[in-house]
Amino acid sequence: MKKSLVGMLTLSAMTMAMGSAFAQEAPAMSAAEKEQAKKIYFERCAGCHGVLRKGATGKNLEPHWTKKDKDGNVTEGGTLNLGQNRLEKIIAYGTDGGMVNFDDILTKEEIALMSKYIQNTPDIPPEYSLKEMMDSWKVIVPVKDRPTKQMNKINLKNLFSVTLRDTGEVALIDGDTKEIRNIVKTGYAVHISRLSKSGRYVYVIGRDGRLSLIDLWLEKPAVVAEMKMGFDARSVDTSKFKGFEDKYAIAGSYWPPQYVIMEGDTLKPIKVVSTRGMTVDGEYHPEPRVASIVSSEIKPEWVVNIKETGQILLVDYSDVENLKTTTIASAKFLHDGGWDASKRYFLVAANASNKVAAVDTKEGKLAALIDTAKIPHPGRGANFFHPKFGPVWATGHLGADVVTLISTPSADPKNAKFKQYNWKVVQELKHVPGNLFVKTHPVSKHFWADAPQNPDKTLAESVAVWDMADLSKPKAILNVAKDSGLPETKATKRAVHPEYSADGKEVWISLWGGKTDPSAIVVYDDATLKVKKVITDPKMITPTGKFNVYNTQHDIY
Ligand code: DHE
Repeated sequence: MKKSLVGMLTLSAMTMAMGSAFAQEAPAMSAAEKEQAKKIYFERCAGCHGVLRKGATGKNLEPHWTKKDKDGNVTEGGTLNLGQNRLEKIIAYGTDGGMVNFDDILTKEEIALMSKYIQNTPDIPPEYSLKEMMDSWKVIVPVKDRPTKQMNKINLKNLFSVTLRDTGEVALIDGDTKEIRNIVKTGYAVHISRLSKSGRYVYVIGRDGRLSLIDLWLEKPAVVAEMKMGFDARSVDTSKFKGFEDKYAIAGSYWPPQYVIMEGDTLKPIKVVSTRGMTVDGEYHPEPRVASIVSSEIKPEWVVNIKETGQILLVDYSDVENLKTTTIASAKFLHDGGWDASKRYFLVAANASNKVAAVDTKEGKLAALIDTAKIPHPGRGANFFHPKFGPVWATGHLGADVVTLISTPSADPKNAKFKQYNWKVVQELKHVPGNLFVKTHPVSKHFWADAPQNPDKTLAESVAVWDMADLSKPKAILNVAKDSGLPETKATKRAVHPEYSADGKEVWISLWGGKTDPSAIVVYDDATLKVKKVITDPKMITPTGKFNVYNTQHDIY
């Protein structure tokens, strides 16, 4: 199909210099065109390629790669440069290297515009200080005016915080009745929701860095505080160690590359820490973005994963004034991850290195760096007891047609016989590429995996389910789009992010369609794999991530 760009990354600095010396002028753009392109770049491209376009999950998009050589496609260094036509094709149709197609999201004119834009030198966005965070900080309901007990009758354990991606909102859906209890305004294209240790507060981070704090104890759960912590962000968590419950929150940004520690119940910013520095290869990086963050329950620490440097930070919040950080070198480019069953080890995907790093948070050191198939993407991963290999943690892959099972240590003497397998890939289950999330639950016998990034419409609209007691049995394929009963649409309704109910008996899957297409959440009975309920509502636009309060609060996956 399309040509891989991987070879481009092997260029030496000298060749780069030669390439640019012989390159054509970048295409001219008006100020209005630049503004429009900048917005599209932020919304659609920066996540994978970086604001400075140095590349991470996506390729480097600096002009020395994107501008065409003056004589054609091949530079004196023998390496492909791209130019307008080739860039337009790549953006429209994607690549084998994992770039998705944008021909169903952007118009032809927008694709041409973006191709021009990325041949121009990237603008460096402004920094963002503690003072600016303070200026943006709003307490909508002060702590003293908040209730001292739950004022509604909702079974909060089974409430779901659902991202409505394209409307900048979160829907709070009652897991028992399946009714929408409230839709709250949040930042742009919210990425994740996380729960405070007590389960009272939901922290919601928008891609635009707007952080919202939702109080579930209000009669109608609503936003009680807000703060803009950066320009581009993906992660947030809260302090969960005994004695620090609900005390602090932490949020990480992509731009500027830094994290901020806040008061847990007001979001008042306390301390900002830059993540700029050296990669695991010893090179300075100007844009090391904060990827996943998770809160330990065995120490007053957050695990903060820095994408571009491949450094994993254990940030000790017991004394925020005198912050102590352990820096653990792993591999580039860190992305998402989750706990093993014991919650001592955190496993994080170094996705562009095709590795998973396991951190021992008790000892404060790297436990293992495990080679996997291409582009691991676990979400939080999934833990279960494998009939032959004992406790395993699973990750799916964006770039390979397997789900990888990695053996994890167990302190239970009954599991001593499995020690020989620890940190080894013990099995690969056949799936399809384009998988983003896997999930199971301690009371379930099933293991679920989606494939929303698969280019095939039917596969992207379906999920696969394995019987964990006998993984050799053929997996069940559920066509979620068909099961929803929604009308056929040209745009793919991506079946994304399986999430369990608090009792582990239902699995909720989002159908993520176009902004003007009807969307739904399809609820399956986990035992029978039959549809129990299709949740639709005209206000439920582009649902993606769903976060069950109890499961998120206790890291159950
Ligand atoms: Fe995510 C988790 C980054 C695109 C849905 N995503 C994460 C995390 C990171 C991340 C760093 C881990 C947060 C944590 O645990 O603290 N995601 C990125 C990107 O950089 C990327 C590739 C491109 C972008 O521009 O954002 C990206 N992500 C997406 C989507 O397009 C998804 C499918 C739909 C959406 O809503 O945007 C999406 N990401 C999610 C979800 C999680 C997530 C649902 C949390 C999984 C969980 O179960 O905890």
